Amino acid sequence: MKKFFATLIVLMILSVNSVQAVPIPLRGVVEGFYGTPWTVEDRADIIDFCRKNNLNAYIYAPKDDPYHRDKWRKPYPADKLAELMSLVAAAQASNVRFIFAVSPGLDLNYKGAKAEEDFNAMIRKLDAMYRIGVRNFAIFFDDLKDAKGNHHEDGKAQAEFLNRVQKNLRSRYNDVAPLITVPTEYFYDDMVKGDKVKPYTRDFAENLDPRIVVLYSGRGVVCDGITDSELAKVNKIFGREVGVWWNYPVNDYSLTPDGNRNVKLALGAIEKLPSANMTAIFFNPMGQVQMSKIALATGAIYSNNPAIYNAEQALEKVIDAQFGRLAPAMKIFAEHSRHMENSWAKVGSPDAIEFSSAAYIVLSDAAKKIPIESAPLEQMIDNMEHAADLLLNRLPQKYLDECRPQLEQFKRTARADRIALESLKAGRLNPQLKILRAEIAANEKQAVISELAARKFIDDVINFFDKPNKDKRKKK
Ligand code: LTM
Repeated sequence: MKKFFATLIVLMILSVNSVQAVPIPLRGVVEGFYGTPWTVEDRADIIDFCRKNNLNAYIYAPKDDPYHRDKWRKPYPADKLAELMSLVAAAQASNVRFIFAVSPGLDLNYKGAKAEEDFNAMIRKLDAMYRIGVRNFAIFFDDLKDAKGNHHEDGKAQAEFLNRVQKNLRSRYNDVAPLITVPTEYFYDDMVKGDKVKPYTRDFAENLDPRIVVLYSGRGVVCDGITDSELAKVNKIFGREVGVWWNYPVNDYSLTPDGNRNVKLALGAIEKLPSANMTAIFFNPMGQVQMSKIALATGAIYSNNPAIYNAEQALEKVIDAQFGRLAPAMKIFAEHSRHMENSWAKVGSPDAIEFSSAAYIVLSDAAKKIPIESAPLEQMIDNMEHAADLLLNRLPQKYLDECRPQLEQFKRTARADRIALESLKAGRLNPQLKILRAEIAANEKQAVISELAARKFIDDVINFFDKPNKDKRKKK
């Protein structure tokens, strides 16, 4: 009898879950980042990844493909077209929609004879793609602001352009899906002023064919989640169920002052997205295609069943599946490289919170001059060093090509953390620590990791010893 009830309960739980499993209809990857676009092999790999992870769409929108944006009017040369054709065929075979996007906003004309020429140029561009098998199209108007952060776009003119393109395609082809777009004001805080919708967004929304799918990126360009009610507000503005262009794990925005990419890798889970359903979601990845797959696979779990998604569980699961016996080491590395933040971007849970609390404890003990509770932190530092060594020695080359600088930086950081902890225990700063810190700083142009956790501990310890000296100097 007991067994019967246990089975019944399991069946009830399973049936509740399966009732709730409502995948987001259109879910996938948007290759929409700045920087060196993926290669044709990377794209074929990601299309296969989509198939395996039940993602059903891939948007081709690499910002730095000149034929996508800067020179959008120009047709693809034969070799590039052949590459695209092979991808379209691969996507078809994988049941993944290949969505071809153009970003014409930098110089699109909306009035007069030039507008007519541009409309025809767009149709020629999309027709060429139709001939190689594309049936899904997108036209994006994001990132059209000038240096002062202003844009001069006309929402009505853009909407009418999109409507006209859609009408033209649909009048000639009966197998083309509704267009997808991203407006120029594509994040909520940019769509409204106080409690009023700004004129551009109002005109765009009022005039856009209701069948056209609108994607937006949340409250900000790169932001810390979207709530159900935030999504509902944007649905209301656009008079339709909007979709999401989600900027994680993309890392193209983290630049050092000298313009070098500081390439922090975003190795956390997709998180804090609506539990209610939406019409579409696309995850914008990093240039590092293999390392992007951690977050993308969690995004696949999310978008196949948003209502019961658990980010930490998903992360465990995907790292186990992708890294096998190296998974424990990869989890330690990834734990220190999940949060992305700069002056306008913030996403991903904090890096290594357990490390930060253990570090806080040893620093407080040292400040109170009581015996230092160092064992937990020591253990973590050991694990970090072992993980870095193991991954540097055993990761397949395709991963190392993408994360070697970060792994080496992780190893340097762990070594410095050890010396920092030993200094606290000894009650005096080991001069080696400053040398290591300089080495880490010199490498930060290529790799940043755990800047608010393991990396910060180094500075905190140096300050702990240096500050009193500075104070003494002031008193003299
Ligand atoms: O997010 C959107 C819609 N557009 C661009 C992306 O191309 C870029 O990758 C991300 C991250 O920098 N930010 C954008 O504004």
